[in-house]
Amino acid sequence: MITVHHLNNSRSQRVLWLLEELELPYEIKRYQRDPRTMLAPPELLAVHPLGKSPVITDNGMTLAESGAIIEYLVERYGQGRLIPPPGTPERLRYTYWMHFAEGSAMPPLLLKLIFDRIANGPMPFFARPIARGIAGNVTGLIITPNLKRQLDYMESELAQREWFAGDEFTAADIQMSFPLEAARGRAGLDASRPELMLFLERIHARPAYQRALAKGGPFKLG
Ligand SMILES: N[C@@H](CCC(=O)N[C@@H](CS)C(=O)NCC(=O)O)C(=O)O
Repeated sequence: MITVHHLNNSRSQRVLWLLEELELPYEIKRYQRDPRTMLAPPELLAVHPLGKSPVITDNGMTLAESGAIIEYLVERYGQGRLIPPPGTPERLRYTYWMHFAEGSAMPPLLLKLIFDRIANGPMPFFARPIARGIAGNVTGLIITPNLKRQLDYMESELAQREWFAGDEFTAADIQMSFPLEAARGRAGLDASRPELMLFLERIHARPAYQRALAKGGPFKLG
């Protein structure tokens, strides 16, 4: 039996969604973020040395890293579903976006989260102008230009085809959903990029997405 170690409001939502798309049986073990730090509870360290989510266990095997989990589940249980045939341009794009999501899209989004917290978090009044100045410089010089370039790029890709790999929905779209939800929550993704907004609308309408949401609990990235 597949067990998903699910942290509330996190990347493990993608794994629940994939399992629902594949209509596989699974169980959920739930963990709650610390409401102040937003970090995972120490119990997750007992499952995997990094103590992050998602992690799955399956037949005595433990696997972390959402991209690796998604690839494993699709290859082991997918029976050819949600992955384009090998040797096709679609398969190459599938691999590309599967890696792009965590390797390229998430780093500037994480930096944005951190530097926004530095600028707006609690601190002695005399430190605030300094913290805001540093955060503003890093955001303006590095983070915002990178986010804009990436969002423009993703927008132009989805203007050419309905899904990230091609005309068919694949697991790469599941993997790409998290950075796009995060971009909408914290990086200004809005109606000025209609293709990306339509992508979010399309995934939200999928019955498997909705079933995963009902099982995983509220999901909103800021
Ligand atoms: N690249 C990893 C990132 C894992 C990760 O950072 N997970 C977050 C949840 S979205 C987490 O566990 N955060 C809590 C913490 O760092 O304590 C993946 O895709 O699985």
